Amino acid sequence: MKRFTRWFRRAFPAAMIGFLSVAAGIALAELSAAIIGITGPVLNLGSAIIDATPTPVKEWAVRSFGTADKTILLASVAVALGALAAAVGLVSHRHRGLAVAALWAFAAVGAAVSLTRPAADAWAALPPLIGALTGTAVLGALSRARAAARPGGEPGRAARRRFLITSAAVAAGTLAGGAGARLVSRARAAGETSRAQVRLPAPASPAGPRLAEGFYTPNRDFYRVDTALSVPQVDAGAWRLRVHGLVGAEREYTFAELLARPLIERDVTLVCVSNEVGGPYLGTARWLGVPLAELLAEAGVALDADQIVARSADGMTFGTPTRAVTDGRDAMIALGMNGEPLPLEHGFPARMLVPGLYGYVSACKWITELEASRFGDFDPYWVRRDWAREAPVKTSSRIDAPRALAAVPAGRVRVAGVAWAPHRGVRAVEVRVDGGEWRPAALGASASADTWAQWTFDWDATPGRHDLAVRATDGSGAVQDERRAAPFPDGATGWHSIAVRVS
Ligand SMILES: Nc1nc2c(c(=O)[nH]1)N[C@H]1C(S)=C(S)[C@@H](COP(=O)(O)O)O[C@H]1N2
Ligand SMILES: [Mo]
Repeated sequence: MKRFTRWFRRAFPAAMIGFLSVAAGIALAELSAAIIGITGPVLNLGSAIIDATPTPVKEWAVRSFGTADKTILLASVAVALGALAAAVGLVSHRHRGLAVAALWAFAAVGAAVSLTRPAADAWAALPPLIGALTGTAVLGALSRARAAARPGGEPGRAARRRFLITSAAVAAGTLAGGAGARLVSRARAAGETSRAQVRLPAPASPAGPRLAEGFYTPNRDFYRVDTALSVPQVDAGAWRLRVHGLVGAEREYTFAELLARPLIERDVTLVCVSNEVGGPYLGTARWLGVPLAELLAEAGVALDADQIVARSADGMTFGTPTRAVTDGRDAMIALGMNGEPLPLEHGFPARMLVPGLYGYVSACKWITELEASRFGDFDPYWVRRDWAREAPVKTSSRIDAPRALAAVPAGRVRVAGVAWAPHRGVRAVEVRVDGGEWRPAALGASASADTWAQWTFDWDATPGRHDLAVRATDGSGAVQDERRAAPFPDGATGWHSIAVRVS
């Protein structure tokens, strides 16, 4: 008994050192993962274990534990880690180097399981690295404090106190780190949590029948352009849209109030002013929203308010001509995109959308405010950076197939792409081979003047190198501008052309 007590009095602090080193390392690893916005190494380890578990064992676990199976798995991981950590501490008593090597081996396992998760990128290696550094530092500090408390060190009582105080400080830091990790990851997920609770109603004014699949850009493929370093997390329950400025009566709307109104559903193509000739920054979606003109009418916008300023939860500002949102086009506060609540990256819970205008003067994501203003009184974010004050989308077209510099077999080749001139509509698309005659392409069904049109052109390709060019004519009869211009300050112009090799 006495011998056991003596052993225990030496072993317990040693095990504690190992335990605290690993716990502090894990806490900081989880906290850094939460801050970066990725899954932490502990959950990654759990997922890797689930993936590696043979199906019969998984089925047995689900049968025996039901929905508690994941909790039980994580608890088992925690117990195993705790035991390993204590073992590391016992080793550290005699062989500090070996204990440190074990900590780094844990971190390496953490990095390996994190980096091999399907959604992982290189950032996944950082939390385990931070964890290893933390663990090493804690192990060193506690071991030194402990060494002082051993015979030959400082007088017993003071040294023991120092060891206890250091341990308590590390334990407190670990708990704070763990709690911080929880808080940060919960705050990061606030938008997704809120979005999952939204049920979109049917539109009072539905769009026409859905066009072919390729006509719509799926939400996950929809281009994203914004200045937000991390996606704003807006809770739809707390969100408000304020309408104020040069109005008769200020208004404020909750998300539920907007959802309860008669909604319109429209197919609209959104284009970024930064899109180069042939570029990818545009997409078409089926949007669901509240007509913007109704909200402005309810507030009673003053006659001389020629600019509607929109502000977002992340502080971005936009200026849209009042005319463009009250001339009868389907300008809206969009709440839905392709049958879903807006994805977080595309502005959940609400964004503005004005057919025919580039995004930077109209498409405010995470919108919180509409202010009736005057062009003379306020310059929004991009106008202060010398982009144009008014920016209708320019008529443009793009060749998507074949790809530039592709090798194609001789014979009948289907050339295809899109053309757009939102709110004017696309009247015609023409294709030219090797600088010859412009010949008409066939236009696919287009939902409205506010969307792009898909086009095809059957080409009898002969061997050799060939150039293909495309141009569109808009609903007013104006032909797409041939002059090459960069996007700054009001959108690129020029005809898209590609070279292909026919063999
Ligand atoms: N809050 C906010 N909204 C924004 C932006 C932004 O930077 N911040 N960028 C705008 C620009 S330039 C464009 S082209 C569109 C792009 O919308 P998307 O990312 O949903 O495709 O969003 C607009 N809305
Ligand atoms: Mo843009």
